[in-house]
Amino acid sequence: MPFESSIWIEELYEMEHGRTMKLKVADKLATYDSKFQRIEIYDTKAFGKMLVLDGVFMTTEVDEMGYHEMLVHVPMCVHPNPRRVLVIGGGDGGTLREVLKHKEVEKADICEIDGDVIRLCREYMPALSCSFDDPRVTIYTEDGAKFIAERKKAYDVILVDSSDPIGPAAVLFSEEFYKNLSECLDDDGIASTQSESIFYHPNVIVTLAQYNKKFFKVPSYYYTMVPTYPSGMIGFSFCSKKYHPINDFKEEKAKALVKQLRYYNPDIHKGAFALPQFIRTKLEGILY
Ligand code: SPD
Repeated sequence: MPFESSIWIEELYEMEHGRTMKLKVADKLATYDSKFQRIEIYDTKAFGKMLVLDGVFMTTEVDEMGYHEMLVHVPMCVHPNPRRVLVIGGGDGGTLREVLKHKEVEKADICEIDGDVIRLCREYMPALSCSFDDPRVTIYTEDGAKFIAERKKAYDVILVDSSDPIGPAAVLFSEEFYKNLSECLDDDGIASTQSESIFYHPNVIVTLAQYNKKFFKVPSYYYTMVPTYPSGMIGFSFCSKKYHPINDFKEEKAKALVKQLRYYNPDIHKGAFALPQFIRTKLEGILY
């Protein structure tokens, strides 16, 4: 019997749970120690190319749509006129690619602290990084927390496409960051922020919901499926100063986008806010 040798990559990071995740590797395409973190890009057997930062699986070609489409289109299909959009983090480009599918976008700024993530993703992951040269895009390689603290009422929608609350992204999970997020948005602005898994990180979610409620009039939480993330899913804080995620949902706008998408549709939008009872109970009095 021929013997197939196997190389596996195992996620190093355990945030609140004893668990791990392994993927079989066909090739290692890049490794680079930037000023901020170790950046790796693999060709996996089952999920296509994958970006890994400091040992944590960030995104894969096969399931990235479950994350990027939901981070972007949910707030963009609630805000009536999202002309000025900011992405914080998101150096792989997947979030930016989705933002630019909205024709009303005039300005799409991206603030990614680590320019080497952008550089390597442009080289090895063009399916995600295909939109950096769009004329509406300005790239800032700066600290996202400082960036928003210095700008007031500057954006209609802000998308926080962060890694987990360790290393360079930890500051994006602080109370001060949520205060500055609110002030950086115009009076009817909406932010969606990467807010972890209801199964593995309920304490993080409760803390973020408290910040959301403190600084936004319409706080909510929704989730999506991503098989290569811990527990196969991940959620987002929906931080809105005026618009309700379901009552103000522009269903026609969402329907018109569907032919360009692989995950998001109007039914997914509405269903994503229906939370299982165990997490509703934890969020009782904050979001419900
Ligand atoms: N546990 C990993 C969470 C990563 C979320 N951000 C991914 C960035 C993809 N653009």
